[in-house]
Amino acid sequence: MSNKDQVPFFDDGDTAVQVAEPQLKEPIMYQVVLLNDDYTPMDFVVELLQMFFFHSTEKATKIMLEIHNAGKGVCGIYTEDVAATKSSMVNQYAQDNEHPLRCEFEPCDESE
Ligand code: TYC
Repeated sequence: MSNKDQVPFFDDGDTAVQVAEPQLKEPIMYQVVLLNDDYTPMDFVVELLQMFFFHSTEKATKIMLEIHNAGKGVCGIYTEDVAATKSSMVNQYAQDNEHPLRCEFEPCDESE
């Protein structure tokens, strides 16, 4: 009996088989950013960074001051749907509390 009769896929030698490259790619990640304004209280921003992004008081204070001094700052990095949801929840929360705070999300720079 030959080998051909025993194995399910028999390579008889004249078929070239190429192994495909993996099709999965890393997803594009998005950063959620807060913009500075002159009216939203600093304490409100620090609390919001703890509530929605789970930062410690120290880290939240650092991020808030970065936004206050530089005009904007990164709160966290997520997949697109999570970044969109967080950003929309933060805007709703700011609006509910009658503060002009703005939150956005944008693709991370891939060169970084
Ligand atoms: N600039 C605000 C103030 O002086 C504080 C602030 C920080 C507002 C961060 C918005 O995203 C912000 N009260």
